[in-house]
Amino acid sequence: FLTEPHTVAIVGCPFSGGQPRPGVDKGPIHLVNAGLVDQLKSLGWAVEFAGHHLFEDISVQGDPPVGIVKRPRLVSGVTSAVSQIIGGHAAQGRLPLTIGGDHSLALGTILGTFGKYPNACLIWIDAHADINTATTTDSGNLHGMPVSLLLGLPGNESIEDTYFSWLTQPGVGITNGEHNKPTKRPVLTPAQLVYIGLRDVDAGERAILRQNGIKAFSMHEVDKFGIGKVMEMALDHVNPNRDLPIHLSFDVDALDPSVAPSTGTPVRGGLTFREGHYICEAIHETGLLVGLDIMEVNPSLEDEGSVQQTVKVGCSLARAALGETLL
Ligand code: EXY
Ligand code: MN
Ligand code: MN
Ligand code: MN
Repeated sequence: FLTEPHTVAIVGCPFSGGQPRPGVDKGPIHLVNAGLVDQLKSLGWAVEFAGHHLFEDISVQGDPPVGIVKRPRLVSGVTSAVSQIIGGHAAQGRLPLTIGGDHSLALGTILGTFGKYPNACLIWIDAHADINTATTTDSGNLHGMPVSLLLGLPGNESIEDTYFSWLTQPGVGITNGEHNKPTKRPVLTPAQLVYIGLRDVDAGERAILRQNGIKAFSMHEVDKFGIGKVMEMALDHVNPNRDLPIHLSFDVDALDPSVAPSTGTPVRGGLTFREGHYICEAIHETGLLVGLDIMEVNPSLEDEGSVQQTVKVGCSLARAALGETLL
């Protein structure tokens, strides 16, 4: 799907507004300073990186919560700008690599890729399902909610029409008996989505996954089947003929905290270093990757050694997804 020569556009998003812990906005700066641009060039990619997006023009005068949902205006403003940036790269046949920043950024990255590739699939690697709605969320943090907004699930009425009405795909449908009237539809359907790595899913989120028949491979399935089989089953579900574009959204907290300690919501019992990299390698092998996110690296958390370790892992996941091999 990409134009020749294969070009990756690194989109640095120093943004932390989807959650409360300062520092995750420094993630992209650390990843680039660790040499990400040159590393991807050595893999044979043309690399475009024009500095981080500071979103300075998005000024929100007071951003009181809606119910308990925090900073909806800021998150909406930044992520809709991100969707335009990602959409632009996708339209030019480049591979957008978004480095975060918190996972609410996926609101923008996924609309960006799915605007160009509406039949793509989304592979979401995370300890968490990030599928709370404004109704089910206990924290009010939008980084725990992007998937429900992308799916257009019920429960987001309080924020959807007011702040996230841009989060739709054009569609043609039947409205009030009028045929072929232009309509809007959600960015994603449940069948286009698969999770790997889950182990901290809220009760309300479990109900949502069940009710919508969303496929998820938790750490239990990774233990039971091994990561090779899990990847095969995940791709069989969302991409049975291996011909659809793939967006990979990788939250580094999917990895075990011993592998990626510097992240805001670590959960024990996660993916090993190799399991995380295997996922990226298997996606690269498909030749179908059109969008990649590396999210939730927070260099303000834990000691200097842990920060360096986490940043290095973030870079090596990106390299694995872009074709770095072991032999
Ligand atoms: N489920 C919890 C919440 O909604 O607040 C925790 C979410 C953490 C989200 C991190 C980004 O993956
Ligand atoms: Mn090609
Ligand atoms: Mn996440
Ligand atoms: Mn997470």
